[in-house]
Amino acid sequence: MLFGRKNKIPIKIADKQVREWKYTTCGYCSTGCSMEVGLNPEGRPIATRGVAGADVNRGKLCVKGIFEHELFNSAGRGKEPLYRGRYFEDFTTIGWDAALDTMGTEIKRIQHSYGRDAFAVVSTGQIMTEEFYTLGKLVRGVLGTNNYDGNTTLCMASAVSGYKRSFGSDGPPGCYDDFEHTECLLAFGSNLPEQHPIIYWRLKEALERRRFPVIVVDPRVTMFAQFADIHLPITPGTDLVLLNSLAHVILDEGLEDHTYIEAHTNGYAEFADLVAHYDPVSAAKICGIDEDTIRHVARLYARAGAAMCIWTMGINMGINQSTHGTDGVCGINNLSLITGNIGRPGGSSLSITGQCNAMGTREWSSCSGLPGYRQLENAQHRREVAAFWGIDADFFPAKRGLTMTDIFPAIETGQIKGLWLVATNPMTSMPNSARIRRSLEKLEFLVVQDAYVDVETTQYAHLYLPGAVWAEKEGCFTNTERRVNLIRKVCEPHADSRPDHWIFSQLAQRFERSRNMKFPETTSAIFDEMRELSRGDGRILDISGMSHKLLEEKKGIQWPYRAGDEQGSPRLYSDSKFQFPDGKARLLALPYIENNEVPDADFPFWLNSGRVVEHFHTRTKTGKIGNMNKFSPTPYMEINPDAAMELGVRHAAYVRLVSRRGDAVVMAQLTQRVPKNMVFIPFHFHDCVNRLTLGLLDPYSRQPAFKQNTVRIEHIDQELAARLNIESRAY
Ligand SMILES: Nc1nc2c(c(=O)[nH]1)N[C@H]1C(S)=C(S)[C@@H](COP(=O)(O)OP(=O)(O)OC[C@H]3O[C@@H](n4cnc5c(=O)[nH]c(N)nc54)[C@H](O)[C@@H]3O)O[C@H]1N2
Ligand SMILES: Nc1nc2c(c(=O)[nH]1)N[C@H]1C(S)=C(S)[C@@H](COP(=O)(O)OP(=O)(O)OC[C@H]3O[C@@H](n4cnc5c(=O)[nH]c(N)nc54)[C@H](O)[C@@H]3O)O[C@H]1N2
Ligand code: SF4
Ligand SMILES: [Mo]
Repeated sequence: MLFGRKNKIPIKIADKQVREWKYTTCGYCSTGCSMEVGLNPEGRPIATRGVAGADVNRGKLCVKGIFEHELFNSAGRGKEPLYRGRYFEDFTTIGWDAALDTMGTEIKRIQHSYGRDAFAVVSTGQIMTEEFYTLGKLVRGVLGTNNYDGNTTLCMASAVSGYKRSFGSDGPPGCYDDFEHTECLLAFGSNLPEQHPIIYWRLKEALERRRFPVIVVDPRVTMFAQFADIHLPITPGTDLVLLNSLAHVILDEGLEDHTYIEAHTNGYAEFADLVAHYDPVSAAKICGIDEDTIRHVARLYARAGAAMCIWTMGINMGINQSTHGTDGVCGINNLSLITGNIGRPGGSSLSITGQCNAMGTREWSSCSGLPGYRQLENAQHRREVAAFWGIDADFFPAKRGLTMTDIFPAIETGQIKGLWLVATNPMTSMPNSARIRRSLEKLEFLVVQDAYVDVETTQYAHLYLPGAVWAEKEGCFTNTERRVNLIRKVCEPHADSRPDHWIFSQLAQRFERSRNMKFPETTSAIFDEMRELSRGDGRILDISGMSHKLLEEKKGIQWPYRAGDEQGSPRLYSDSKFQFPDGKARLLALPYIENNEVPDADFPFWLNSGRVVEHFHTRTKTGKIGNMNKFSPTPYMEINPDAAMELGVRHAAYVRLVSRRGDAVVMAQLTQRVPKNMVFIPFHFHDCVNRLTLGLLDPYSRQPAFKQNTVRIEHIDQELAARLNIESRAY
């Protein structure tokens, strides 16, 4: 027999008979990969492939993207609106007109009886930007409730607050191309290879061309940590101590960029006074990283010609999602500022965003303000938007209302009576599920608008509205590097589901107040309206040169992109002009306050949570795609083998975890990935980790601490547990 490459019989790939490929953008994570969906002769989506000429992914896709065409007709999709008078009765089908009439009547009843703010709206990071803009117009301009927020409060709120506190505006300053120029990469609480595989691939490509140190800060030995040059296994929730200590070493050894600090920042004296207290010897005792390593990393970072920091939920949860979230983000920004690493090729402070359109909601949804990064607190901004929409500026509140995490407690206290959830599943994704369940049960009227009818939250709904998903409609997503990408419609909405923007504008028509307002029918017309509203002197979020057509042609454009511009802007603040009135950035003195739940005799394990590559969030999508779900169909936890041995827990045995909030049953996976005093649970499963989490809130962003909680481990009858688990993974 002949061996070797030359004599190999080529593998035959079955011809799928794709008749046509349609351009679109991936609807899972914030990387923003351009893709094409292949349709068979009957027009059914049967394949997905990456677009070679796209700047972001250059033909590549990760495992979720490759099977994305399978989600259009997957199990559990909503087919038609459903209604019931009380949440424990059976649903009956109701046509769209009647559904929207009922919704309009109920909103009016609640607002009339209890005040405008008694009806709350919580949206998402996963619908199109044009849909966000339309929802904002409806909520701020027509319904007039100030209790309006998005699930991005669970995710990116600390990044937003941190950017605003340091630079005067939201907006990630860097881009993926920075990997090609940087001389040192510091990654905080981010597991790129699993959560943003294509951004990771861009990093690997850059590293193959040119070596530079990669340092990963994460309490787990993640896949990213395994590939790093240096792994700092930090004590959960103490990133701020490490950051202050790195700054301490930089100032102590004179490695800062003094010219940059003088010319472009305020607050240096207070900042320097504060970090003086964070010498590596004292810091090491709190953050668990030894003093020599702190000094070594500080020198590597500060001596690099250009250095960048990236972070996601671990800094976004060790930082964003810890109660120190916002301070952590500002701590990273401080490091970048004292070394002049902002707005330079390879010198950046880049928050890696989460959901496909987490950026779109920040920019255009009016959740925390008004469209285009305008603020409710600014009278001029209120006047501009009111004039543009044709309403009275006094209708806008002068201050933002409750965030998602404060809306649920306000339901408990009876302040809020009605709730509309758009593309978010809080029964699985919010901390302390028992408390969320009790809140939902108290509502007089709950509307769940979701692409899937089987989301757990629907169990408490009075009205269910089926939304069209992803490429069943047309519009834009903005990715992590501010790139606006186009999603072309590749197939019709499933059954009688409707695009979210259609639902918003149809509901608007049920209200007298919308009479003089325009709600365009197509998303390209909505985009043109947003473009006009973005035009302005010195506005960073300027998209006045963009159109849907151009976005497809260029396969995405990074804002700002002003009318007449030749190309988008890879970086912000390259001119070192920040968005505060004096144009300077702020160095912030950030004392560390120890307020997380920490292990003790009753609850001796850290409970850490996060994601795995094959699943997305609450598994509404990936739980039903065979090639995704097969990799982890069962709720499980990672536990260190030494800890498991002491407790007598075998690999693949079921155990019961108990926290101060509740309990959960999971299967044990023995792995050295976690230290001996920690367990890690992917949060994708219903009735699992969020039954246990506490969710202390960041004082600025109101983002919950999902990753720093404590539990104990108990034995459980194996047969009973197996039955429980089979039930909990019903799909
Ligand atoms: N496959 C997949 N990809 C996704 C998603 C998904 O559901 N599935 N979701 C998307 C979304 S919305 C988001 S927000 C991103 C999240 O992306 P990531 O933040 O990269 O993912 P996580 O697994 O949530 O958390 C990352 C790491 O934070 C670490 N961590 C925990 N506590 C601390 C701490 O105190 N300090 C530090 N430094 N690290 C800590 C955890 O150990 C974990 O390894 O992923 C996006 N991409
Ligand atoms: N313990 C723990 N909890 C966490 C986290 C963690 O790391 N640990 N991470 C947090 C983070 S970062 C995030 S972002 C949240 C995510 O929390 P959620 O937003 O609640 O999670 P998803 O499952 O993405 O919910 C989105 C819903 O929108 C639906 N949907 C998708 N596209 C469309 C559409 O176009 N239209 C409509 N109408 N519906 C659509 C989906 O079916 C799904 O039900 O979870 C948070 N919860
Ligand atoms: S990396 Fe993110 S955007 Fe790209 S294919 Fe994977 S899930 Fe989609
Ligand atoms: Mo997120």
